[in-house]
Amino acid sequence: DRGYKMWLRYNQITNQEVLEEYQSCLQHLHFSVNTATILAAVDELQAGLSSMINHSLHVLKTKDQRATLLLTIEESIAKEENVQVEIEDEGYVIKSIKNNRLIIFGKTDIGVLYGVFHLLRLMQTQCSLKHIYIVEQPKNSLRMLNEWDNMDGSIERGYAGVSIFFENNQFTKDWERVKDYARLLASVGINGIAFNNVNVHEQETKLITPEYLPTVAKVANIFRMYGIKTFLSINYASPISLGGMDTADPLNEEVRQWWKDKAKEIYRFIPDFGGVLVKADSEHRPGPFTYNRTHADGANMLAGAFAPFDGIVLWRCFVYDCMQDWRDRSTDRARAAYDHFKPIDGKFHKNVVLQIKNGPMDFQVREAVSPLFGAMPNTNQMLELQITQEYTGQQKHLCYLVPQWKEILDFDTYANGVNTPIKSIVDGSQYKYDHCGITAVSNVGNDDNWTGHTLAQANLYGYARLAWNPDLSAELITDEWAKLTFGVDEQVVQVVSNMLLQSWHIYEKYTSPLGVGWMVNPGHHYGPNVDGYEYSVWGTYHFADSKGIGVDRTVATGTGFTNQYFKENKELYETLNNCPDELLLFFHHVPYTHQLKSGDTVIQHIYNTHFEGVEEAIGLKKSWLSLEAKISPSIFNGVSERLQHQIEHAKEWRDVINTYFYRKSGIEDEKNRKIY
Ligand code: BDP
Repeated sequence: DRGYKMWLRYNQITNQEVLEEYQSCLQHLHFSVNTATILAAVDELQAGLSSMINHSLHVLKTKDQRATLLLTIEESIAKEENVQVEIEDEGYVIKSIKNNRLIIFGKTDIGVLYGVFHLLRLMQTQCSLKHIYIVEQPKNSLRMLNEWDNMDGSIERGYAGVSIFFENNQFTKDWERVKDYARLLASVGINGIAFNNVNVHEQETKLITPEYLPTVAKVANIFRMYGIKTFLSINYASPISLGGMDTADPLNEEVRQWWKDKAKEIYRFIPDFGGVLVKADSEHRPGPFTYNRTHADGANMLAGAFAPFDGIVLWRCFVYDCMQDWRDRSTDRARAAYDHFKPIDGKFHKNVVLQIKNGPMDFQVREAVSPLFGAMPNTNQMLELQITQEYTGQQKHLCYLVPQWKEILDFDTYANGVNTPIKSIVDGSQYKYDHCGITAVSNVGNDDNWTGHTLAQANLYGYARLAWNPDLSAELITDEWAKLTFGVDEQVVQVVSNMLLQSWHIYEKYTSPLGVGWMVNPGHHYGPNVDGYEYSVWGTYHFADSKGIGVDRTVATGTGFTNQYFKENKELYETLNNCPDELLLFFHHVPYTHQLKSGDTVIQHIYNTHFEGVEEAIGLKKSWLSLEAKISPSIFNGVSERLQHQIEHAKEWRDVINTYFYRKSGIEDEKNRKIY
């Protein structure tokens, strides 16, 4: 057992009482429609049941009283059983009905599929099926994944092997694995995927040509069965690269026609193609700025081409100058997205969605949230998170991100007064958005266990659960995942959950302090390098000198970034007195002797947290070792090795950071610990 099955393990149920309950209630199945999705749901049920309770369901051709499990999309049948039928398209109801029977009703076959996965989850976590009445529907309409896979098989920021979609500039031959991925994603409600990297190179540019579209269609067929729409990342300059034109100017008539024809061609192969994902004018990618056009011009040109087919354009806001002069203190990368996009609120077509990273910089361990959320009431927005652990330990360190994502989703923007959290903006409940939701950069590759670190599977699971319902608590999601992955043994569930829930803070402690970010090795972003990004072109500075550290982003004396927030948050961040400790150096430049709200000085905080972080990393391994007898050896050993590596690497982080600041500041550690 190397972890391939992730959270769909369907382990044999050994608790006799539970087993008998399930066996008696799950006998005969009737389903009233025969779509590919319903058949996939039935296959999943049969496989799950035969492995969990040793028998599969007997399928009844006609509906009669023997049917102990009914799957249906027919309202008349649901009404007969007093099931609520007012639900959204992807919603479902699971209800226990008279004589120890169950009904799963969905508005669509996808709803039924989700209901079946929910039932299987209840069984895997050994919940009783008696007296249940579950009504579920997703809070977000777009619940997507972005794979950063290249056709040569490599994955940008991938830490778990190579691509499951591509190899040697062709598509994979392992279609079973693609299907297993679709099953896993559907089981937690993901409904869209863009499976090539946002950095679209020469080879991937051709994905939208007849050379590859038949195989893209094959991928789409698999995902469609599981309720997942297929999207592609496109090269903005395709009219030049593919069309032989000399411009990609969005206002040029030939360019516009080229995209219209292209959209038509794509939909000939994939009639329900989701749309395109675009990284434009960012990190050397082409875009409308080349032609002195706005991003609204650029996005709308594509939107017009895709609208006749109901396609949407996911337009990324990760736009900034990646060639800035570090000597020029007047520019601030954090300001860029808002400065570019806020002025063009309301200028985008209805089928454009702005895809906004959670923070204004780039997926740091800790950074402020992007002030763009809520600032564009007239433009569709969605949130982009990063599951792959680029800056958070690259799946060698344990860093469970659900608690971080909860903070982001719950963050009050004050856009519509008190209680306008980010989750209420991206789910479309604040402003009448036509399309919105959440997306994230995936963390899977072709490693046996998909994610390298087995415990990193929890990040993918947790992301999807939050995209379905951002109100779920981190504790509930973690408990679910631990049970699905390791079984219901209480000790295991508790130890694993505690490890996960503490891990982000532990990682934060021994890496860059107080929200300042970026103290990583340039390029690959693994391991400590305090000045690695200090004198480069990327806009990523901490400004440490002998007196102090931090980026002054205030209106009073700094870059003015704080002004991009609504009043309450501006006031929170603008003054030293109000600014929360954990973001202090993101917003302010302070002396090392500045006293934090915690009572420690900045320098003492740096020393303390770095020593504590290592101790706590050691604690993580100790906790894990206590489970040796209860975890399958290959998973146990794999995780143990990574935790050991984490400890060694945390020491390196501690020593590099502490030594650097000791040398810069000349201030001794109050506790006289060894600093090199
Ligand atoms: C950064 C990554 C880079 C991505 C970029 C993006 O370092 O590899 O291409 O974001 O999101 O986090 O476009």
